[in-house]
Formats: sequence, C-alpha cells, structure tokens
Amino acid sequence: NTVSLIGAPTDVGASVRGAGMGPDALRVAGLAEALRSHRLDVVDRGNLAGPPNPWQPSGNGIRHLPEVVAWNRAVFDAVAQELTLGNVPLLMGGDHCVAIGSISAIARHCRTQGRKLRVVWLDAHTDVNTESISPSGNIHGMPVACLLGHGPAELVGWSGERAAIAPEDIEFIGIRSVDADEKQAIRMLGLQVFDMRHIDEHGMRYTMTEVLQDLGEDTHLHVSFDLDCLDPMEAPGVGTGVRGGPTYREMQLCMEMIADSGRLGSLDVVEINPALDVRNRTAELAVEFVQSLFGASTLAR
Ligand code: DIR
Ligand code: MN
Ligand code: MN
Ligand code: MN
Repeated sequence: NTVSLIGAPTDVGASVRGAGMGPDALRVAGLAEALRSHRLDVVDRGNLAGPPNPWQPSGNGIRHLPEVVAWNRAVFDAVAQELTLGNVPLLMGGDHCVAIGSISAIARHCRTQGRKLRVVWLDAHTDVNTESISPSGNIHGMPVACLLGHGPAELVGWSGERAAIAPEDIEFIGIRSVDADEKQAIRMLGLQVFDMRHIDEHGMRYTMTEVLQDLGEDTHLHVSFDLDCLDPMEAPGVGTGVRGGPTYREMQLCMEMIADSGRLGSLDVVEINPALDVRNRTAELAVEFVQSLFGASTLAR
C-alpha cells in the first residue's frame, strides 16, 4: 500500500492562527522519509488550495462557515481520490475541521465497499459541539457532531447519509476538556469516551484493549490525531493545549497497539501550530508517533 500525504494548510476552523503551517512543519520534520525508512511507499500530493482566513468574529454561533466548507470540499475530493486508487490517505492539517471532509469521504468509501468504519479520536477535546452549543463558534470544535449528523446543514451529509458515522463507530482517547453543553450532547448521543481519568485508573494498555476489542476483519480503522491530545509539556506547538494529557510512552503504546490491530486504513494529523512550537518539536513528535502507527517499534525492523 502507498501512503499519500495530503496537505490542508488552513486554520479557518481554529481560535488561534498558525495551524495552516502544519503540513510544511511535518515535511520539514521528515514525515515522508521516516515512513520510507520503514519500507512504505509514500507519495506527497502537495498542498490543497482554499480561501484565506478572513479572521472574522463568531456570527450565529459559527465562524468562517463558507471557508470551512470550501476547504473541506477540497479535502473530501482529495481523500476520495486516494481511496479510489487503493492508497492510505494521510491528511496533514490544518486545524481539526478538516476531519469533516476526510472522514466523510472515508465513510462513503467504506459503505460502497461494504466495510465497517471505526474512528479513533485522539484529542484533549471531544469536538462534538454544534453551532447552537459551541461557546467559541470555532468549527474545529464541531467535526464529530457534523459527522454524527448534528451541525450546520452545510457540513452535514457529505458521505451520502445524514450521519457519516454512528455513535458506536467512534472512540475517544485522552479527553480532558469538554464544554458544558457538550457534556450533555455526549450523554444524549451515548458516545464512548475514554477520558484521562479512565487512562489514569486503568492504564493505556487496558484502555486500548477496550478500544480495539471488537474490530472485525473487514473494519477500516481511521485515526484522527489532534496533537493537543498529548500533554503540552511534550507537544507545546498547539493552539488549545490542556495540561494533564498522556505521556510520551503512553501515546507510543497507544499507537503501537493500533498498529498491531493491522486495520489502519487512513489518518489525520492535525492542529500542529508551528507559530507556537519550540524548534519544530511537535511536528517531530508527530512524525515519531506516525511511524509507530505504521508499525515501527523498538525491536521490529
Ligand atoms: C473548544 C475547543 N471545545 C471549542 N476545542 C478544540 O472551541 O469548541 N478542539 N480545541 O480540538
Ligand atoms: Mn480536535
Ligand atoms: Mn483538541
Ligand atoms: Mn465502542
């Protein structure tokens, strides 16, 4: 299988500028070369194009909706194209709003192939706000809601069904920041959230066995990796860092256990903000974790 790198250099969904530089930060950190060193075929499709960030205040509970739609349209088409070619799309964000386009394209592809889709959402946040409950209006806090069929009409239904995924198709890991009304949405939807307390009490190993236990032979596993999942001491280059995240070793174990499942079919790497980073450390960290996701481990060659 060929891994296809797709850059989505935008921060239209975020509260803090800078995530648009994420794709080049990952390139400078050697993402393609690192994957090739593990004998993977890699193609870099370059960066998608889209509208600039108009830097508008939130109107009607939502910011930059037309720009987010435009970026996601480009993402949707690019990811769909790679899936048609049989490649593994690796979307380099960009802020997390781009997961709407990528996961919608993946859900549509899985449906046409009769395969199940499982999404693993690695994040400090659950991103299940809608325009009616979001305290910020930032769409990077809404992609999960949109994919579940609850959000602005312009961002819902892209997979061909109202909901691209069902609540039982997504697992959250590393959560430690959920907005007040978002908590109620999680309960009403019945989402399975492995928050930091769960990881503290049960450990990453047991948590990941729970996450991966019922993956079938025919399941396509998508990982949506928001770098703010990590503790900001490890990953300072993010716009909305929250202390108390998984350690470097816990995250490595998480990635290695996903790799062992053998089901990884696509990946988003989002929210790296080079403007806030320290000597590209967060992108370099992301490159290490992506290698583990694709099967690198201490003793395997
Ligand atoms: C917050 C922040 N919950 C919001 N969300 C972020 O604006 O909706 N998600 N940063 O990654
Ligand atoms: Mn996120
Ligand atoms: Mn986040
Ligand atoms: Mn589950």
